[in-house]
Amino acid sequence: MGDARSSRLRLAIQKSGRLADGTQDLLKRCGLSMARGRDKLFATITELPIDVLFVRDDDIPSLVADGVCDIGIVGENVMEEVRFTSEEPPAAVEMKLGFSRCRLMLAVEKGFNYQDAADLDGKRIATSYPGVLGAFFKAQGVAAHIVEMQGAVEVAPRMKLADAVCDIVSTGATLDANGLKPVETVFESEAVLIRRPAPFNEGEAAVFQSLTMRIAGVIQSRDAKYVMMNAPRSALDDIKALLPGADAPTVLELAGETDKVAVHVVCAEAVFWPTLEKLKAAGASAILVLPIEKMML
Ligand code: PRT
Ligand code: ZN
Repeated sequence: MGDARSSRLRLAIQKSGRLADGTQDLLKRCGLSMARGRDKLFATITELPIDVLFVRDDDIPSLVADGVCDIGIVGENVMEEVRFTSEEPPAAVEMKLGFSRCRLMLAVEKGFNYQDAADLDGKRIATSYPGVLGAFFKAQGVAAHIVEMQGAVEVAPRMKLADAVCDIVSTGATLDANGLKPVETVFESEAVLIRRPAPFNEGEAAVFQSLTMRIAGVIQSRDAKYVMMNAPRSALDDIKALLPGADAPTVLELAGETDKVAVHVVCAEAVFWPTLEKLKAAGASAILVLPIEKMML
């Protein structure tokens, strides 16, 4: 049994960069607030016994693997690379968080007539992800030379340091500006919650569970919508089929109506305009789509 002190968890998150806003936004949506001054590297969460460390994203996997921090939020791409390259037991990926989505992609010069990975046989590929790329080539039976670079990977072909690159892409604008085109996805990534390899004590496990329950609630409700409409009873089956990820609808009497009922449904996925048009065509009227703030299944 841990006392109050030993049940505190240390969470490592990115100080600033492409994970920072999404991470802070997630914590906020979980109802967690923290007191932190401007360039402070440390904060305490008010609502749960969690201390937060603000670090460079590259340091997060090893801080958590070593148990210096108990949990962390980092790009899955970074964890995937660690899986192939680290000697000690790495931190474990607990859950996907749905933000900072990107792809690790092979890209070649625009003039290169790429058909498949075999075209890269014997070529030099610059990347910051030698572990992930090496495993990819091995699985494809391709013998390419991996040139490891820590940054500015996209300029390697222009500088004749490599024939192609394997780099993180989100919009593709960086590749395009450097005369490259993406041709193959090696790994799809998003932010993930990671935990230390050593097991939690009882108190730590309880804190961790409160955190992951809140996060799961936020993720589930992110796209979820509460949809209400009036419809003829006979249209109920059609309506159910039209709504994405809907559970059993609630059907309510409408005062003074015999055939028409009110239908309330929780949809697990986003509801778009074309769906509303189809609902209307199926006989629904007075359709309302409301956001869901929190959800616990
Ligand atoms: O300072 P620190 O070391 O903490 O941060 P960093 O600069 O090393 O990392 P950062 O903040 O750039 O990225 C952190 C994580 O965000 C990555 O590990 C990925 O999981 C994720 N992510 C999401 C991205 C991108 N999108 C992304 N676009 N990481 C990098 N990029 C790069 C991309 O390689 C390109 O050079 O951003 C540039 C713009 O991308 P395009 O395709 O939109 O042009
Ligand atoms: Zn970094």
